[in-house]
Amino acid sequence: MSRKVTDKAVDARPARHSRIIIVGSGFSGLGLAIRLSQQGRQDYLVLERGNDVGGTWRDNTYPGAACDVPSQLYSYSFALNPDWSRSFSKQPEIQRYIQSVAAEYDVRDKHIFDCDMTGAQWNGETARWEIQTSQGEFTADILVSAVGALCEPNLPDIKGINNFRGEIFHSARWNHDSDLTGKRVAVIGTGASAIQIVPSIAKQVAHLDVYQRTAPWLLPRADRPYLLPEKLAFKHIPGLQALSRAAIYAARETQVVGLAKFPPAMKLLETVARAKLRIEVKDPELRAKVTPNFRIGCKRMLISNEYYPALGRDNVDLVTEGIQEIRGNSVVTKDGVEREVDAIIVATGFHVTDSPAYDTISGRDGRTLSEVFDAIGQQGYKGSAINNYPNMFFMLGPNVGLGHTSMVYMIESQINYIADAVATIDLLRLRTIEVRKDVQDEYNVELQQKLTGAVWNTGGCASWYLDKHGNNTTLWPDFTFRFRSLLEKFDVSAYETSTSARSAA
Ligand code: N01
Repeated sequence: MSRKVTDKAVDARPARHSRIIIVGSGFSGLGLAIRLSQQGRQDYLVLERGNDVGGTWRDNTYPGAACDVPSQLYSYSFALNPDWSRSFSKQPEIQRYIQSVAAEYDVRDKHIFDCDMTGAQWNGETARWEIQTSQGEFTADILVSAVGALCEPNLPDIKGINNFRGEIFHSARWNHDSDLTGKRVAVIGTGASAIQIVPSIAKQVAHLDVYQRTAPWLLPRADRPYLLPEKLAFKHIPGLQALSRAAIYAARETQVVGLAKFPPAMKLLETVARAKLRIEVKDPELRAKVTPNFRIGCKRMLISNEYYPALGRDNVDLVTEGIQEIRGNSVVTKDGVEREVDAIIVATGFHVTDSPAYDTISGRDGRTLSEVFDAIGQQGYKGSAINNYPNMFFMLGPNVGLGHTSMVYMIESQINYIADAVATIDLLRLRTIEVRKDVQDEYNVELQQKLTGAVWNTGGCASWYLDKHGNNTTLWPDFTFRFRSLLEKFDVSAYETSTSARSAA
């Protein structure tokens, strides 16, 4: 699916100019907008294709949607929330939190909602980004892509899927008009989304087939409601919530040792996961089917206390045979068995390393991000800049992802960097900046060296962490505090800069 728009006659209105344009208003775009406002800037706009802030937390409304990072850590450091109702928040509460932060910091007026960016090209003569959207054209001196990595649903290429006559929808586009009560339902996929959906609908449906391609590792979910005295303590005892957050952060950070530095240490967590399997899955046949065949951590570790019990229900079948085709009212597996269904839920994840959004952005030499990434894989500098894309910053760009702790921590690191970059550009009166190719190359060589021994690369699994070149271009391979210190200050010396119209072209 390409969304590139080259026909500039689409909208006759004159382009609207803003010094800075941020595309996307999830945790990252919204957080940057707030920081720019705090710096006293009004010269920015946020273009958001949805009708509200929230990004992935606005879009993922499937039953059971919840965060697998503790609430205390999964929030902005500048907007702690003493009112979280439980230790692991559910989607509606996180979405309300994001909405409340946008309102509190008064940045909603800087947003243009229902504004889908369909194309962006760098113009070297004007040293501006020319941006096409569903609401007309814009230009910007500085463009920030904050569209997120988990925004474009990945629909599986299964024979006959378009011929299915019942309800079919992706986990991130849940159809709330569809009533699954008493229906025969198939869930395709057993990732982070599916393991939350399955127990949430298992009791309601007549029958549920769960199509598993790879068994995931599951760990216990230490979720519980907060008691009133705890909430009062968070609210009234200065520093208590920050302390709790720091303790959770430190505990989670210890996982980096096993994940990135010394994978045999992951055996400790594997022991916990195996014990959980023994306790929660009594049927030996089912247990064999759900026992993973790779080292824990290689794929994202999932947490749930309800998934295995749901698989054990009489009205739930785990199907491990591969899907051959989908027919008008059934799913047929490779062993020839045909299972009739009324609805299919596609929980097959997102386009991460091959996002369609990459088709829409053309850099200095006219090549789209897709073309550049197709040739060399997703490569950037500090996850925040990419050679060939002048005056452009990326939030949650290459190798910023995590599996063990809060992405908001990484996002705030990038906010520091980009806000400092913008201030530096103003201070030095720079017309253009572009990360140097040699600096970017050196950065990526070092990253890939660090990843060589990491569990994601050596753990014996296939995952979307790796791109088609076999490189891990999604995850940060070190302690997150190292990322924070690396991005503390904008390092202008890593960039080609120009101050005059001639040198910018
Ligand atoms: O997607 P996934 P997700 N035929 O890619 C299977 C975040 N998240 O939406 O493992 C059959 O993890 C695929 O099988 P396999 C989190 O970062 C966070 O669940 O590739 N099956 C897998 O089982 C997460 O990592 C929270 O063999 C096919 C599943 O579909 C990310 O979102 C909650 C298939 C996809 O799993 C994505 O999670 C939820 C095919 N053609 C999500 N293609 C939090 O709590 C794929 N699969 C923060």
